Amino acid sequence: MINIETCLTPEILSLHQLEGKIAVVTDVLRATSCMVAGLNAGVKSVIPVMTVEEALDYSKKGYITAGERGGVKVKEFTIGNSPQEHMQEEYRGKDICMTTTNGTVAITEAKKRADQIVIGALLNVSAVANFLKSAQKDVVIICAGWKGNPSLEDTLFAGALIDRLQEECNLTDDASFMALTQYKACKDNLVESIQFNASHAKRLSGLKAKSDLAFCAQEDYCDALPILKNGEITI
Ligand code: 3SL
Repeated sequence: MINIETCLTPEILSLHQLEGKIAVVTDVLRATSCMVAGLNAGVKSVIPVMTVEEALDYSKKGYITAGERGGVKVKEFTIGNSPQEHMQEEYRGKDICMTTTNGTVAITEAKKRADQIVIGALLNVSAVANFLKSAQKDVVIICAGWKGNPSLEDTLFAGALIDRLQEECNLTDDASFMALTQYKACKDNLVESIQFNASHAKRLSGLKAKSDLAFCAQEDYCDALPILKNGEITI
C-alpha cells in the first residue's frame, strides 16, 4: 500500500516529511500545466528557477525564457505562462527556463528534500497515477496554491490523483480526504467548478487568459510524465 499525504500550500511544507518519498508537485493554473503541455508538444527540457534574474542568466546560454509575475508575462521573457504558448511549434526541441509566482517556488522547495519530483496537472493525472502505482513508494502531493493560500484547482488535482489510486493507498492526513471529497463532489463539472469558483480563475479571466482555464481543467489530455532530474524537467 502507498501512503499518501497532501500539502495544500507550500507554506506548511516544513510540516511534511519528504525524505524517502516521491513528491508530486502541481500548479494547475498554470505553471505545471504549461510544463506538461509544452513537454508533451516537444519542448526538450524545462529548468524551474526562483527569480527573473536567474532566468535571464539562462537566456544568455541560449534558453527560452518563460513565466510570469502577477499572471503577466515578464517583459524581458520570450513567452509567458499560457500552455498555448509553450505548445507552439517553434519551441519543439528547445530548452526553456521558467519562473512563476507559485509553481516554480513549490518545485524548488520540494527538490531540497524529496527523493523524486514528478510534475502533475489535471492534463496528465492518470499518467502520474500509473507511475505511482508502479513505483510503490510513499507520496506527498504538493499543491502550489496562490501566495501561501490553498487553491481549489490544485486541491482538485490532489483529489483526482487520489481517486485513481484509491484501491492501493492509505490516506494519512485529513487534507487528502478533503481533496478526495471535493473532487468527487465536482468531478462531473470540473471545468465549471474551476471556472466559477476558483479565485485564480477569476484573476486569470481579468487578465484575458480565460481560454487557459478550460484547457488546464481537462483531465488526461496526454500521458506525458515530466520528472525533475539534476535540476531539469524532461519526459
Ligand atoms: O503562480 C504560478 O506559478 C502561476 O502559474 C500563476 S499564473 O497562472 O501564471 O498567474
